[in-house]
Amino acid sequence: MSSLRLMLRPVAAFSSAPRTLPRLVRFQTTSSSSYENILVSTPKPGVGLITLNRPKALNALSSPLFVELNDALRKFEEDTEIGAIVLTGSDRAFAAGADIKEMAPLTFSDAYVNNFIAPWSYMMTLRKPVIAAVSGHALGGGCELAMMCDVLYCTKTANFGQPEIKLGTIPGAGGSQRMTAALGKSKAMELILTGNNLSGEEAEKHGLAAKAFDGGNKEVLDGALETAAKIASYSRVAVIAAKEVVNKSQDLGIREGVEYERRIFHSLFGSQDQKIGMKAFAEKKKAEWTQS
Ligand code: DAK
Repeated sequence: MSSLRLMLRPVAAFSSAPRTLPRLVRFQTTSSSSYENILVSTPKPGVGLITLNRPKALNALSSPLFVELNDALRKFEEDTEIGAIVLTGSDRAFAAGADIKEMAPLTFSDAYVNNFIAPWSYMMTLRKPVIAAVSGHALGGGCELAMMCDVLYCTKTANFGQPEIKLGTIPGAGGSQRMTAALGKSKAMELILTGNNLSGEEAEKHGLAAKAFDGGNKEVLDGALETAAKIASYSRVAVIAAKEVVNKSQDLGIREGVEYERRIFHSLFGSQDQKIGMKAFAEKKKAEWTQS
């Protein structure tokens, strides 16, 4: 059953798209060799890499692309050999947004009744950390997808923005919320109301990105893979717990958040890896994690 997910049927092209679309369909899990919109690999021990690969459309996030992306994310999430995931695009674009040509003809009922692009939220259910390596355009849904990741790395020349206002609409995948949390209300409001962009260098300065790299996609990807490999070298139990408590800080007040963290901290005394990590430190040895 886990291989079945609800997804919207994509439309072929804006000009020829019928008005009555899309409708919900079920789809089967996809084998990685048959992906058409992404590339999947494991370039370092413990690290899963997903590369968005629709170069002619600047990696616009179509429904078929999301089917494949979610399928690949789920497989890495379930793979016990994988400890961290990296999501990247190309030099020119991480992703230039949701596919405008697919969205353009939708009616309110199409979008509302069929819960249009609900599968975007799958990323938020992952327990393993995901690092975005962004070069070029990360606009609209592309910016939102990058912000959904747990760590955001970019090139200094990357181009972030929520230009939906120019299309007569607003961000729809959390852009107004995550950008405001990262940049503060005034800066986020300015960007969302004007559709102006933010460079990677500014994104790092304002706290949207953890780090901005010189160079292109290769350089930022190398940085992301190195960080992912480091995370994957730690106990999975502790990594999942660390991601969980940091994310809780977004939902809870400081007092409840600190209490929540303490409960999880206490619970880690029940893990094998806490014993192994502390014993290895005392004995000046390398910890050999059991992932339990
Ligand atoms: N969708 C479809 N095609 C796109 C695209 C997009 N978002 N962005 C670019 N392309 C296509 C172009 O149409 C062009 O295709 P051809 O004409 O060659 O067939 C090709 O990619 C190359 O683009 P350009 O010729 O325009 O390239 P330039 O270098 O001149 O310009 C650009 C690059 C990124 C500045 C420009 O392409 C651009 O402004 N793109 C649109 C950016 C944008 O407005 N993005 C926001 C889209 S709205 C939701 C979840 C998410 C969303 C909503 C709801 N829910 C969960 C409810 C998200 C909404 C959005 O993202």
